[in-house]
Amino acid sequence: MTRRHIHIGLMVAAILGGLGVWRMSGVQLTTSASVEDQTAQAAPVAAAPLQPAPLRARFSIRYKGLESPFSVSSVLLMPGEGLTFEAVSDSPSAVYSVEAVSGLLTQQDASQWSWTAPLQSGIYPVQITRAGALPSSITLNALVKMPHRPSQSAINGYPIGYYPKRPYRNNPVYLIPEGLVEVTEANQDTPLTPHFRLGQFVCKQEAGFPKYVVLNERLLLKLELILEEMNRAGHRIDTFQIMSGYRTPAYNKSLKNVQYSLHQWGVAADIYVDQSPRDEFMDDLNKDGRIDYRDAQVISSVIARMDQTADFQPYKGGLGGYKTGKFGPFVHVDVRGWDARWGVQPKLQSGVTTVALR
Ligand SMILES: [Ca+2]
Repeated sequence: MTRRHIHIGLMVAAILGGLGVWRMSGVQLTTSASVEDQTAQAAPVAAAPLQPAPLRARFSIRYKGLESPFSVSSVLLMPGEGLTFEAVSDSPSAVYSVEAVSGLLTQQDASQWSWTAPLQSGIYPVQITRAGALPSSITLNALVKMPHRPSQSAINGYPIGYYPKRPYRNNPVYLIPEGLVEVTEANQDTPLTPHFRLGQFVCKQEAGFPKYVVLNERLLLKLELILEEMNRAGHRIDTFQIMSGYRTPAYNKSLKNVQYSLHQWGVAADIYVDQSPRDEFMDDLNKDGRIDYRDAQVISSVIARMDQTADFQPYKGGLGGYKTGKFGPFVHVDVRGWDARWGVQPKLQSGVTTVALR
């Protein structure tokens, strides 16, 4: 199955899931009826091979102080909240168009729009397209959250627990979330970036659907950038396994973890690679025949190298290396806004080690 097949499949799933009507112009969908039609023809018609959807668009979008070049990106909004976004590229004459099937879209100028989210929580795609001989699009999935009151310990029966009333060190990262994204069986495969799906970030606590998750755009982009860099370094990886993404305060408490664990704010992920073989265990990334902390160092040294580049500064955060976990060695990454290092650190890295919250 090509990536394009998967992409189309996800779009179909999104439509079937009642997420809204996705504009399908230029995309030929093969239904079972048309397959039969083709089979009935005497001379087989060679179908043009579907090209994998590009992971990066030929432009970027700027929103919420972030910049995403990825063909699928995400933004979190409260019902009725406004968002301003801008299309940027190296060509000042580039022409863009935007389509949103829900919410209120207003064009501000040639490359800037504002969009007001619907009042109903859910997932609403906004498609930004750069015109030209090679049109290029970014689907911005707007995840409109379900409002959450701090006094509620559950939403629709899904246990949340209680957030600490005061943010740690007055850092706004630790403010009580105003809302959470509803995750259903139908929408759990919604792509948030090219390599990460909504369902991957859900808390590991025992509970049925609907589930609720706190997500952060900066973390999603950071994970996608790290994965891209891992692939550039020669590792063929479709996604990171997220051993721990969001943790509800209730679940975090049951783990006897620290009160201010960043996982509760959706800004942290514990990741490993399970690509080959797919055995629910970390891969032998450095190919030395053993699976140990050195394999976690393969990931953390890529992150440490990225940390030293100007482009990666908006993604500053924690980097923790763990020798053993349920699925083998793993790496903690977060977007707390300042550097924090602990545990097994990357090779050739003489960075500071600080006491940190995990
Ligand atoms: Ca190894």
